[in-house]
Amino acid sequence: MKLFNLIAATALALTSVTATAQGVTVAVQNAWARATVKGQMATGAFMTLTADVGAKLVGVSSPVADVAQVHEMKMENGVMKMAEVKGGLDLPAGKAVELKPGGYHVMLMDLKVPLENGSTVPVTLIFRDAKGAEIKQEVKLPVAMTPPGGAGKPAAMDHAMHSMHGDKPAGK
Ligand SMILES: [Cu+2]
Repeated sequence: MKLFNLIAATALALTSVTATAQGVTVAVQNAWARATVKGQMATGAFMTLTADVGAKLVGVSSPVADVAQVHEMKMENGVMKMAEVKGGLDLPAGKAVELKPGGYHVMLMDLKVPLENGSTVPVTLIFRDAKGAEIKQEVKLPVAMTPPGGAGKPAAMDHAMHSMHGDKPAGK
């Protein structure tokens, strides 16, 4: 039994070394998170992701949010809806994938603290390559009221959309 445990541990260690060696590298650009107002429990984070090899964004987490998900916003029968991207967001090799208001975004929900304009928020992105190896990448997003550079939709519209979230984790 002891020997088995040793073999299992060795196998795990080898797996993680391999994952690092073959790991996907993802460039994160133009990242930012929308500042919140008092009482607001959810907000969006946006960025442009470019993976060097085909990969998926399969998860997100942040110490400031109890729940973090990759979301997609789209029109359905004339109604704007958003939902979690199931199975991960595709990042084709070398192609810039934009997460922006009105499209894909990282949703930070059940915020533990307000996101103050001008501060930064740490977010961990979890990527999986075609072979199934996962890497975690931590980024620090500037918190702002509007996209850096000025383009984008009015904040009020975004807030209205975020208020459509009715989902609450169990036990709350
Ligand atoms: Cu959302």
